[in-house]
Amino acid sequence: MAEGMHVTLRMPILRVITLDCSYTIMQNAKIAQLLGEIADMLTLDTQTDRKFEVLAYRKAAQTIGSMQEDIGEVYAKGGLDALMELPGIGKGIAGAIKEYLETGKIPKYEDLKKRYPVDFATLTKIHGMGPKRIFRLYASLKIRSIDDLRKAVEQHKIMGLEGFGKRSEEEIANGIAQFESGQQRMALGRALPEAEAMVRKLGGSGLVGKVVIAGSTRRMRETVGDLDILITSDEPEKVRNFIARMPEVERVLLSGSTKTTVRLAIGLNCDFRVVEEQSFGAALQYFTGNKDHNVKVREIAVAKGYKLNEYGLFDKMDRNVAGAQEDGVYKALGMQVMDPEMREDRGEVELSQRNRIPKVIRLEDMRGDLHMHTVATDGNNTILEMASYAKGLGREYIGISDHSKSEYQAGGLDDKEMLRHLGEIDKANNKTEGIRILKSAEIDILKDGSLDLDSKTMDSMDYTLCSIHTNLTMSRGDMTRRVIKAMESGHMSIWAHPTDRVINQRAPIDIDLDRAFQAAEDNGVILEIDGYPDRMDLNDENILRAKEYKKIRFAIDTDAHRDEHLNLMRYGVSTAKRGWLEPGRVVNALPLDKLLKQLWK
Ligand code: DGT
Ligand code: CA
Ligand code: CA
Ligand code: ZN
Repeated sequence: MAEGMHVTLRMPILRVITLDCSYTIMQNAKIAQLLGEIADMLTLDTQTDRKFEVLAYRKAAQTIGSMQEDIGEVYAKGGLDALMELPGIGKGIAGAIKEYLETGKIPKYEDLKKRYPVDFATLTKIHGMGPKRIFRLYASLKIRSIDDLRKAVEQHKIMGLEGFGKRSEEEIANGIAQFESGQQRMALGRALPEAEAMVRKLGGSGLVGKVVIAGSTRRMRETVGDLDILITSDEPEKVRNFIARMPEVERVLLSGSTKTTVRLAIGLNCDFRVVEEQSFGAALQYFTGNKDHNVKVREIAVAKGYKLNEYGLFDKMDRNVAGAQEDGVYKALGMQVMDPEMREDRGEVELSQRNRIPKVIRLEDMRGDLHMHTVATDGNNTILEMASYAKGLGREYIGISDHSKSEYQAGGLDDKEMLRHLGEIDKANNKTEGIRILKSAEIDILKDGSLDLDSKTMDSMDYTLCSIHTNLTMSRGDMTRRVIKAMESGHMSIWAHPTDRVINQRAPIDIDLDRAFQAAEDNGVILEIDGYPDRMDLNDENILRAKEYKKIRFAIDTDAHRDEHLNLMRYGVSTAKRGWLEPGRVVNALPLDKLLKQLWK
């Protein structure tokens, strides 16, 4: 991209980013979707080579989909010219956007849709379904929608088609299931704050004794099917009325003497259960789960001659021997208590009977945070503001990691700008006491595996974070080679948000993780657990996999874009707990002098 363009673009985009705005710019999302669909449909044209046009539409879709400013406002302020100044948007596509903004329709889209009357928007979200496959299924089986597709799978019509086989059919069946479960479950990052807000209100109502979150939310699972909240109260009737009147509650679905189920306005159900004080611990154990964990704990109780349910742990005389405290239930069964995050029946029940639960990382262990952005790129606070907030949280050090130049939408810095910015970090360090500010950057791993800044620039940093932000749909082989090449460059300290998935929005990149983890171990590359709630990447399962490579180390970061985001560390730590990660494997649980020795290999 031309240098001048790069500079003018960056200015208006700064400072408007907030954690939630990616969800709220609905118009951008809609236009991005339409442009993406146009690209999909253009690939089906066998008469003419549309490669260039397809690419242009895809890129435009990506630009608008990840833009942080409302496209309608851009147009209102600067007209067609302003649209054409956006990266990758030429006259034709700018015209299409203008049409949409003024009429709600894009003529090119409508024309193509007549030729291909298929629900691309939904079908392309299903793993295993690309535009070509969708078209072939339409041409041969008249499949237009996810419902048609499900029927065809159930009737095994797909495996018989040329170019498809049993494996393709299974892949599609799994894709449908995955898509549908992804639709129903809500990201923890949205569900947990909602639950906490309701817990605070109930706590302040004067009507309850205890009020706590249970279920998958307490286990900090990355997505949540419904919320579960436990309450003790002498006035259950008043509690029910209070719940029904909370602004979060859209309607009451079920109201019984112990359980009230409501639909929340954010589109999630919540089960409230009012229990007796003497049952509270047993209920908390029971409703925290998960189910498989509970089944095993109950078997242990039965083997010891007890009965365990949500009301208590009862001996042969039917006396409740441990109902009030959750810990008491485990202890009475001769089990070691483990954090809720570990209760997924991944071996913890067996280990707890032998007192062998590993000591996993805790929030208090975290001494620093190695991934955050400032006003220099797409963050909202200055270096000093970030440092001062982090110090308030008790952090001993932070690393400033603004974007490199390829992230032009985030205002990424080129080598010259980056060096100047690193100088600013030095200055900030001189003005600060009680916290050390490390020099870093989040550097794009480009398509060919090279890094987005000069070696000399990177050499003047304390460490680098390297990550993938573009060309996310490469083949598995190419993607694996791309990442390994970057790891072998000698300039990659940390692999940031490795799989690049966004919960409920974007699938992980297709990469051979075992080969990548092996390369990380061989090259001393640290794996990040990005705690930003819609990323949580690596996730629990990948952490479990990666830690089998015994020399691999991890960093748990917030990826903060404003000072308050530095509080998001708990999402990363809980994810690490779910991956059974011990503090000795986490570099930013180390004191500064030890950390510095670990960052460059
Ligand atoms: P979710 O809502 O799908 O994200 O996952 P959970 O784990 O919150 O599941 P939920 O809301 O159905 O139930 C809350 C807890 O209640 C669950 O973690 C364990 C417990 N539970 C539910 N069903 C059963 C069951 O059939 N047997 C036993 N032992 N426990 C159960
Ligand atoms: Ca639940
Ligand atoms: Ca539930
Ligand atoms: Zn970042």
